[in-house]
Formats: sequence, C-alpha cells, structure tokens
Amino acid sequence: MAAPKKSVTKDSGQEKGDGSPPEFTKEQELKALRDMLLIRRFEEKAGQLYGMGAIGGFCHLYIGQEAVVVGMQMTLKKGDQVITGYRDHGHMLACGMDAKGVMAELTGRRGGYSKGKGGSMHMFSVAEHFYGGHGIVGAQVSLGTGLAFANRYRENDFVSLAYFGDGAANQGQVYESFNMAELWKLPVVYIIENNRYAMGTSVTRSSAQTDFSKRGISFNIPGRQVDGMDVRAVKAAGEEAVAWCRAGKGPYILEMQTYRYRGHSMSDPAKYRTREEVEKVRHDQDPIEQVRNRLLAADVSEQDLKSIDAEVRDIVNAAADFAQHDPEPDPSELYTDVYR
Ligand SMILES: Cc1ncc(C[n+]2csc(CCOP(=O)(O)OP(=O)(O)O)c2C)c(N)n1
Ligand SMILES: [Mg+2]
Repeated sequence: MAAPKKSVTKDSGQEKGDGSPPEFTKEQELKALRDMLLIRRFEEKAGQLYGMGAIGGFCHLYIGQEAVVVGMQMTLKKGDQVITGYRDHGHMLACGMDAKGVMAELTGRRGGYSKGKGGSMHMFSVAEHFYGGHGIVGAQVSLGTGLAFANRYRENDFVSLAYFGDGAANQGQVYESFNMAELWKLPVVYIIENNRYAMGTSVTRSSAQTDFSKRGISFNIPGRQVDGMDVRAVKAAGEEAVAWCRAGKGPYILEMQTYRYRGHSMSDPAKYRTREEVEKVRHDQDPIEQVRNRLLAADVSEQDLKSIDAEVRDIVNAAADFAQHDPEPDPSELYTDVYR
C-alpha cells in the first residue's frame, strides 16, 4: 500500500515531523482496541452464522477496515450523523447500536433493528444517529448531503459523515452532491473507504483518477489521503475534517486507504486477487495488531488485552444467542412498515 499522502490541503500541524500521526493516550488506545475488536469478532460471528444458514440474503463483512469507522467515531459529538452503504455492521456498532439488535436483524428476528424485515443492508437508529444501511451504490452520498442540508437549515452545528467505497466514488450522484455541498457550504465529511476493490474490480481497472482525495478539486472541496489502517491517522485527519465542517467552511473529502480481508460478500470466491496479497496486508498492516503491539510495548500486559477480547466475545456470543432464539416476525408484519 502506498504511503499516505496529503493532497489539496496544507499540513494540519498535528503530525510529528517524521510524518507519523499523533500518539494516542493509553485510554484512547484501549478504547480503539476494544471498539475495533468488537467489530471484528461480531463480523467473524456473522460469517459463521451465515455459513450455518442462520443468516440469509446479502451480507458484506467489514473485517480489515475497522480503524476507519472507529477512528472517525472518536472525532464526533452526540448528534452528528452517520450514513453508509451495505458494508454497514461496523458503522452501527461504532455508533453505539446494540450488538443484539444488529445480529437479530441479520437472522431476521423480531428484536432486530428493523424488526427482522430489513436484513444486513437495511438498519437504522435515529437514537444513535445512524441513517443506514443502503444497498444502492452511492445513494447514501446524496442522502448524507441531505442530512448536512438539514443541519444547515436548522442552524445547528452537527456534522454528517457519508461513507462510501472506491467503486461508489464513480457514481454520478456523488458529483451532483459535491456540487451542492460546496455551493451551500454543507457540513458533510465524505469518507471514501478505498479498499482497492469494487466487488471484483480493482481501482486501477475502474478509476481514471485513483487519488480519491482529488475528486473534489473541481468543486473546491479539500481532500486528504489517509492511512486507513492506522486508527490514529484516521482520527487526526477526521478531526481536521470535522472541525472544517463545524466551522461552516463546507464539505471535506477523506480518502481512507484500507483493505477488506474477506470477499465482497459471502458468495465471493475472491479470484481477482492473490491469497498472498491478503496475507501481506494482514501481516504488515492489520489495524488491531498495530494497536495491540503499541499497548504491549507500553507495558500493558497480555492478560489485560485478553480480558478485553473476552469481554467483547461475551457481547458477541450473547448477541448470537439472542439472534438465534428470538422469534421471527409475525406474518402480519408483512403488511406493516411498507408503502402501499
Ligand atoms: C446502483 C448500483 N449499481 C450496482 C450495484 C451492484 N454493486 C453492489 S456493491 C458494488 C461495488 C461497490 O464497491 P465499493 O464502492 O468499492 O464498495 P465496497 O464493496 O468495496 O465496500 C456494486 C457494483 C448496486 N448495488 N447499486
Ligand atoms: Mg471498494
């Protein structure tokens, strides 16, 4: 993976001279580790349940990309909104949504966030300011811009984060949104999660401009490329972007250079890349291992780290248990919550 570069904007002044991101306090490292582990273990469990046939339909796992959403969430205040595409379980957990409700939605049960009727790609929580969960590639970009428009209209200082992929970045509505967002100075951070592939198509085969931080140049939207595998780099860049938006200066683009370890969806044999490529990223750049190694170097014991993992596994196991035993929706639910 290329070293992260900045484009368009000047240095934030937050980084150390050697280009490495500002260090976290021990508490921040521990929180980042816990939050990323929760996503990873949740996704591993979802993968298992899918394999057992307990989850049906589409299911896109976020394993490998955890630092992006966890680092960005560390820059938000309550009331800021988040919206994303279909690779959404990690975003929900990072927003504070309950693992039981998310897992039960995956298994199509009553206690799921959409009463078991939405599934993996269609969950929302107004209480946690999470606005989906969208299966139409790129749709969340204009919806996220709309959330920012509402904030502007209501004259509050909330910011919306619109996450989308490298593939989605080539959709037309993205650029219509960029134009309006800059024209009206809307407080939206566009976070392009560049995991190098759109289904089976690598960015180099589909994108004329592979530096996604430059995608806003013709609209005068500043952008930055960020090492999306380092949660500290994500948070530092996120803070700059969120502050920019909150100050009324308009939108901001962050290209997060990240990687997904699993296939596009559960049915993807991933023949478009080598096993070695995946293993190399996992070995050299894994976002969770990076934090674990820093904590161990800072004299946090292996035992302390194991107890965080155990706490997270308990949450995930309880969620999986609930999701397999909660009843399915009553058939009468077929006729509610639908437009007729
Ligand atoms: C409008 C639209 N076109 C095509 C699809 C089919 N599709 C689903 S995911 C996807 C690839 C998107 O890749 P990317 O934006 O890089 O996100 P990632 O899956 O890597 O997170 C495509 C083409 C769709 N869901 N919606
Ligand atoms: Mg992608």
